[in-house]
Amino acid sequence: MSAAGARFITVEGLEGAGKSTCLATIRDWLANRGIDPVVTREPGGTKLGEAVREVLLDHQYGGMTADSETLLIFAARAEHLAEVVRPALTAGQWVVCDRFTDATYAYQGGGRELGEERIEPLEQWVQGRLRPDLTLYLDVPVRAGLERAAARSTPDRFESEREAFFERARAVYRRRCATHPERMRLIDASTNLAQVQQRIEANLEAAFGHLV
Ligand code: T5A
Repeated sequence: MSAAGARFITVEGLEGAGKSTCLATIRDWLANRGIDPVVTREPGGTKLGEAVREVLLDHQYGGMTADSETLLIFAARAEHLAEVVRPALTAGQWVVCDRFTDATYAYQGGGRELGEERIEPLEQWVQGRLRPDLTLYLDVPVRAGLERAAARSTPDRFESEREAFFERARAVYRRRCATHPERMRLIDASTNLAQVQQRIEANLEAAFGHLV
């Protein structure tokens, strides 16, 4: 349960979609309104979560099953919610999180083809009724995103997946934006950074402008 006024914002997108820029834009938008949010990420955000993240991104665990991968992600999420997200919201602090459960629906449900029916019970178990108040999904064509990510760093275990994996993940993200219009916003992130920033700010204004 969040204290009155505190909001939970998540940022989603395929590799190289521009989440880092989006997080900076959100932080600036909130700072201009006197709000200093907790900015965190998944998998990660806690000591245990960061250790799980290292395992998940490491090529030496390339043969990990989709079930193991999904359960590790939710273990990290349980810790993150208990240690970081829920305490902050309860204390009235805004939380901005780089990826959350929509990523599990997209990457494990879609990419790994587990299907959403395997994710839903875990979401219910770990989160109860907690859902983000706003999710900004940065939509970018798969190849363009992978090219951006490759230009920045060596591919990790996920970034080394085939394009078909990311096409399935993208399809899930796009479908979820259509089925969860109360909180999910699809932002075209294929254009230049200035335009993407403007779209992010417009969405923040529409969602929270009346509050802050
Ligand atoms: N994962 C995560 C799951 O499988 N299931 C889950 O449930 C969760 C939570 C790590 C991995 O974990 C997986 C998905 C991920 O593979 P991550 O580190 O958050 O998660 O994911 P990454 O996608 O690896 O994060 P990135 O940092 O690569 O993506 P970003 O933040 O979207 O990319 P960013 O902002 O660094 O941009 C990449 C490059 O593109 C440029 C930037 O300057 C940068 O160089 N760029 C643009 N260039 C031109 N025009 C634009 N509009 C641009 N936007 C960005």
